[in-house]
Amino acid sequence: MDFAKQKNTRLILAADDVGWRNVERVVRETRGQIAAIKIHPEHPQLWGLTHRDAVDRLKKLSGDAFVILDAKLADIDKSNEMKARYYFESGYDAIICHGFQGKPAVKALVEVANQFKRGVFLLTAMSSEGHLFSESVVERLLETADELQVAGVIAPGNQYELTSKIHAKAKGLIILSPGIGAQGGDVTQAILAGTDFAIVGRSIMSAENPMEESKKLMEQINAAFTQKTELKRKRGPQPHIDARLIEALVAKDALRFGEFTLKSGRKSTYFFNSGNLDSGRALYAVGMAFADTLVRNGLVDKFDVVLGPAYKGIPLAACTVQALYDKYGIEKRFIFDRKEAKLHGDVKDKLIVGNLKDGDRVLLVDDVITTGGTKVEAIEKIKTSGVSAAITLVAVLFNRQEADLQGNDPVKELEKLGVGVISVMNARDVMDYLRNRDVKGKVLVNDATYASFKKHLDEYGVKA
Ligand code: O7M
Repeated sequence: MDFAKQKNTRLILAADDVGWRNVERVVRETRGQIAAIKIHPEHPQLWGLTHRDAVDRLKKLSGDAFVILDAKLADIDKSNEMKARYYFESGYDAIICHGFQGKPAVKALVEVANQFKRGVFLLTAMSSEGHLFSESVVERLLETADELQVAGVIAPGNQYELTSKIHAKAKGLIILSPGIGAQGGDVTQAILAGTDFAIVGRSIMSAENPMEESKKLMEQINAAFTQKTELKRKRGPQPHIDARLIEALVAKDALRFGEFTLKSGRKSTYFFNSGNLDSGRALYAVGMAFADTLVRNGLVDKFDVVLGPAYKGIPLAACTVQALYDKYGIEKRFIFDRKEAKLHGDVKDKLIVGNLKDGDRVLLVDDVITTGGTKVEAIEKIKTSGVSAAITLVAVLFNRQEADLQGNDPVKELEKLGVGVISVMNARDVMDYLRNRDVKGKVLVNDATYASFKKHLDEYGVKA
């Protein structure tokens, strides 16, 4: 479902006219400017055409633009499935649907779309005044969109704050936005808020010169993207914040402030305790965050098996391989080690549970990195396991960004050993993000606790 690649434009025409003559004229005139055409299920009949005819004609007139059916399907799974099948058989490239009726109903649509290699766009909020898409509903719809990997979501192009929140949580899903022009939305502001494609109806359909109007819109869209790139460049690289994981972390008090002694013997003003992430929901967030981090950084081809070091790494590695399979269809093996060697079996069986094979490149998944000492122990353990395998990559949930006991950066030290390190969260990013932020009614990091974190980092942090 990549119409951006197909055409060098980010404009979708809502061909909202009951008369075919005008539609035919406008599509012909704007064909160079539009990536897709969106119509309603009633349009073909109003135009005296079948669905198939309408799709064929629109494609021909537009030079093969995508044709999206704005069916706003909102039925139960069985009925959604029947409708989707009927529409995809008619040739539509994608269908728009609601999600408030529940995940299984959307899943049914996505499954049919996958069979046809077509797309589903999920409405996460609407451009109409007085809509009932509250923030919590929007969040749940985004969870559905993310989990089912829909082709994209619809968010209003006339409510920038809401769309910018949707953009922040949409995890790379493309955003199509109506509500521009006739409904008061400004295309530049919509793009800056996170819209990827502008859906425009009346402004083009009723324009005296649709070609001029669509060209003007396209120029505005391009200028807004240039402005966005420039802003991004000025701001520098932004930390990646996984909202679902942060919510789990706050809900479960996985980050605590006080006086602690770490495994390395070092005193700390705060403690990250992955053991508190103890519910299905929290582990789901953790697994998905590891999987997303590995995929986003292009690392999934760099390892064969995932090792969870005993004890805390074991569930993390298990949920990582599960999430990799569930979300991305990537199947990896999973192993873990024993703290107390078994008395029987060969060297490997005494130390490792699972299938560690000769030649395996091992990804070590663990909760925290402080000095890197535990990671070096694991590297040794695999080296002496009797199997010619090696840890080549380490993924940690939380990087404390501290120097090791010799004052060196443990990440760099591991890299010297040929082991790459990736972290899902960095302490600084998390603390900056959480400082005085209300996450579902709870502020975990206030000015005082933030100051205690800073003090700790001033003493032990890796110097930039
Ligand atoms: O540009 P307009 O206002 O003339 O047309 C906007 C089109 O987008 C029109 O076809 C609406 O039915 C549709 N739309 C919205 O206006 N607001 C929404 O929140 C959602 C849609 C929609 O689903 O389009 C994807």
